[in-house]
Amino acid sequence: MKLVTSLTSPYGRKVRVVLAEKKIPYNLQVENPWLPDSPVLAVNPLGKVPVLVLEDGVSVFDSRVIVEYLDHVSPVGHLIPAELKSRMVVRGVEALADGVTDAAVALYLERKRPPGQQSADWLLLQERTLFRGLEALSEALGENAWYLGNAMTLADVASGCALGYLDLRFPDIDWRSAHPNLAKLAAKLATRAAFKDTVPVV
Ligand code: GSF
Repeated sequence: MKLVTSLTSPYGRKVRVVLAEKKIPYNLQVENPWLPDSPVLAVNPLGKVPVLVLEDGVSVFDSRVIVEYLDHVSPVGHLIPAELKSRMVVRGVEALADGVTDAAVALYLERKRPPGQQSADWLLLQERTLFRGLEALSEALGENAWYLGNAMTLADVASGCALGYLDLRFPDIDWRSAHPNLAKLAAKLATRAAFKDTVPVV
């Protein structure tokens, strides 16, 4: 199978971490989804990355559908629990982390527009969402080592990728001081090969 992604996409990183943790071999096709004639359009009508292209040519997107697929195809190191309540906890934290990422991406893109065209209201809305989301990610973790039980799950992976994206695009946001528990989690994740090997490259 082939993963089409950019090397800065936090959603793409989530998928790459899952592939590495589950030791699933794949080919990487690096693409820029923002180019007008991006090859991404050939595999995803939405033109977004990541996209997983299976051996039979079927395209799987978005990142949440891809990780669901990957966790099913390989029994190695399950990251999504089978039991419903636990599953909802993990997928809920993933949704929260992806929401933080969505707000951060929206902020980043808006700030890249010419100053006269930027909307102060839109920037404020995204900023508020981002900080509320971070607060909730921190509360959900509390003083636990992982979001669920005593092993890493997709919740930790998604949270780690959201935090990594903040470091990439918003080094001025001092989320470590505001949320030492998230800082501890991020430091622990950063020691894993799957995270080390997928640090965003600009
Ligand atoms: C988000 C993908 C996305 O926005 C997912 O896979 O979880 N919900 C989706 N990808 C961005 C790149 S990035 O900011 O990671 C993308 O491909 N944008 C291109 C576009 O045209 O919006």
